[in-house]
Amino acid sequence: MNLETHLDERDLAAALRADVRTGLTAARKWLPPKWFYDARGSELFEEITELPEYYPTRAERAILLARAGEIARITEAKTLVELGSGSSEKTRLLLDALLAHGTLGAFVPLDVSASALADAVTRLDAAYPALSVRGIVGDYTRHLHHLPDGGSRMIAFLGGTIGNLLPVERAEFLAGVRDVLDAGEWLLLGADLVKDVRTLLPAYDDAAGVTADFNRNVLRVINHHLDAGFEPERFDHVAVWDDGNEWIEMRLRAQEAMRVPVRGLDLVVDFARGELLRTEISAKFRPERLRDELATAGFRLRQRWTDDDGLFTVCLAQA
Ligand code: AVJ
Repeated sequence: MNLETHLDERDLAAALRADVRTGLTAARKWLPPKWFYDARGSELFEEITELPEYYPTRAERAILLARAGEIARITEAKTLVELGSGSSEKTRLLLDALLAHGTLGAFVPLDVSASALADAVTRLDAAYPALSVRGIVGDYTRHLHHLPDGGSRMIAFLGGTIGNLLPVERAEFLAGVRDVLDAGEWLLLGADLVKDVRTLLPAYDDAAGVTADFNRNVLRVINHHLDAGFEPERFDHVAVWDDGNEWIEMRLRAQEAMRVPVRGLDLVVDFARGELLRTEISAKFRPERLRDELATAGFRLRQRWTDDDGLFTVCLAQA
């Protein structure tokens, strides 16, 4: 199997330690969302994508199903790179279209999870024997310079994950992507749109409680890796719409005052009753904002599509 590693267990452990110390000693406690995704968290996320309330995955798939052929004709990409690829399920629509168009030779999925990537590469190798599949274990905010060399590449960043970055991080990320691309190469960006809170909120607070379980999973990850003493069931799942920032914020709320040992960091973290811990932002976009932010990063928006219900958008931008 073709897997290249720029992040090993020790790098990940060090990054988790730094993030947990920074976030849990801050005046307003927070944790970055990337730590949700251990094996259990990734499974819970897959379950979320099948919930009736969680529309983004279905809406994006519908767009790709309708537009993959057009994307292949416009870009004529020879290499498809996917950032934060996870299981690479929706990406098959792009692979099929680009192969049918006759231009594609290589697929390069990049993900922080070596195990998820290894599974995906194995399955893709079996399904696409003619395609060169090379997985890169890395962090898309740090390892973009390890992508294969230029010549008709398209970088796909799907699922609305761009929304998990804070505005400054988002600007840095887009500029970084532009920087590794040659003029004329492509970015395919999936982003969730601003819409009624009656649609937005249930997508992050489903009736079956899967998102709540996903949210609490970050505490289990910290317990496991940093020998911490969180009791996840003593935290409530909270999802709110921040109207000023136009993002959904997920939080965990301590049901009572607690003192939590994080033995691996030699740290004790106190929570007041009702204290909040921010675990994720998921920004939603207006089309003009996407166009502006892409332009600021040095991209020209060539095409933009939405699903029939106008819930989600896929942008094709050129460097
Ligand atoms: C796939 C990371 C974009 O923000 O909607 C799902 C993650 N969080 N439910 C999102 C998520 C809560 C998801 N991303």
